[in-house]
Amino acid sequence: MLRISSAELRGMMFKALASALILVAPALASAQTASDATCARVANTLKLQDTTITSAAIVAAADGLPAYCRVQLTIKPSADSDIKSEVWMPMSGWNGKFQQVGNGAFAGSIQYAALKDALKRGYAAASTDTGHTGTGAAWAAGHPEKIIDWGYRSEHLTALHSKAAITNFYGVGPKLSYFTGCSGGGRMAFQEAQRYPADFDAILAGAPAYDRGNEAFGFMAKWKATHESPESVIPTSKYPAIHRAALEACDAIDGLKDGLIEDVLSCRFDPKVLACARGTNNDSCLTAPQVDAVRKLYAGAKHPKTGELIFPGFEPGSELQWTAVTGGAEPLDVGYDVFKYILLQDPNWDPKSFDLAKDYDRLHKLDNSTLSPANADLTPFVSRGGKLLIYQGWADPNVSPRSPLMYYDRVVKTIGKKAVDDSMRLFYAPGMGHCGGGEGPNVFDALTALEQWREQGKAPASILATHSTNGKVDRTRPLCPYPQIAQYRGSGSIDQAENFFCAEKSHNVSASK
Ligand SMILES: [Ca+2]
Repeated sequence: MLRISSAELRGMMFKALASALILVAPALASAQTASDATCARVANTLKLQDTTITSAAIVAAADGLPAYCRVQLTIKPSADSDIKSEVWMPMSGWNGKFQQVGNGAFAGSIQYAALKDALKRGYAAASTDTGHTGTGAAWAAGHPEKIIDWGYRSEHLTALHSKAAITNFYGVGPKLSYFTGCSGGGRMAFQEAQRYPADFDAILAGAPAYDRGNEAFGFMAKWKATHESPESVIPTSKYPAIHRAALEACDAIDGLKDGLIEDVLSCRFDPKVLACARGTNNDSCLTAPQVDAVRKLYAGAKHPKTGELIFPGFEPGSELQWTAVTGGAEPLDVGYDVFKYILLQDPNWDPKSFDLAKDYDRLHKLDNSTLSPANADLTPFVSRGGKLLIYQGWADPNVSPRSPLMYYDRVVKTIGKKAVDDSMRLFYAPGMGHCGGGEGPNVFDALTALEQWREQGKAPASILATHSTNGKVDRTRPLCPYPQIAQYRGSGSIDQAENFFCAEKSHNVSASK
């Protein structure tokens, strides 16, 4: 029998420990230095067409973010291009996936807050300024290549280059790629699903401003309706009365008076119920020209000669959100700038000269899929297993809520209901404004729902949303996939999601006013 004294044992253990440390220590050191060097090395070893890597450097962990390798790119696919993009790759805890984040309105800046959110979830993440800086679209006049960069090229090249950077840095590419965006970011999401179906495996499109050209006509028509004459202006002090009247007409149609219109499609509301008594005018009523103006806001932009719906209008329940679109001395830039700098290329264009029939007939053909990705054939995307999750607030004053619904219906007609059920969902949030806010539950984690769908095959049957007042949650509610709506079970708190279920409701017009 081999006898070992405790002293010998201690000695052996020390030697073993020491040799283990000798083995481990260099490995740790090299892992650390390898990572540092690997980030810097991206700049020297990654070759990307028409692209300069202006920086590749580690950013230390801070504010809940892990340390990450930050790669900055300048991409010039045309002589007039100047696209800035960034790729952030966590040094530890990478979830093996890629997420690219979209931009609102006309873009014009890297989306740092969204990059941080993606990084916190473990993603390697990317964002682009889409090829210009600042808000608005003054950059677009006389720059057709920049319009293409903004329209779709910057997001596609950012996706390609980010995947190359990830492969260079980690030695392996992302196992799955996600795109997330709202408003203008929803438009970018549609471009990717339609034009570059292999870029992303799953796409989250909030309030997609995909019908950008027609939407601009919609913005102009709404502004014109409330600036036709001094009499047609609707003072913001009248919005609450219009809102109360809309709720009075339609809140209960969904079976529950809770201040939210779930069943918007069954709602029929005529603002004439607010007509001022002869000789009176106050915040509780509308004058005849104001009734006429408000009717136009709900009706949407219809061609005066053909009756064609060019872009849908506001929905009942959205009244408290109208100010930016109808209340300004000038039209909101997301519509106005499309006319000034993209369609007309005339910075001095007078919005008061807007004539829906005349301008639509001469200008709408200038719009195309660069501006407005509306191709309903998603076959290439869905046949790869792609998932498209869309969400939309019913009280959104910017992207008319029926706009994504019109697209959804066209996709069903084009690729069939089965393919849509397998690959696409449209969730409505009653009382929610543009990409958030509003009286309805407006905070929810749609990305987790999308991840579970794409990665576990668990199609989202509902998404839990919360509403808070002064930082305190005061209502939870399931968001339901169109054409379902959330319905009350008949007992329990109306502020608790578990007392509701998602189901289709037949849209019985006779049930509404
Ligand atoms: Ca209701």
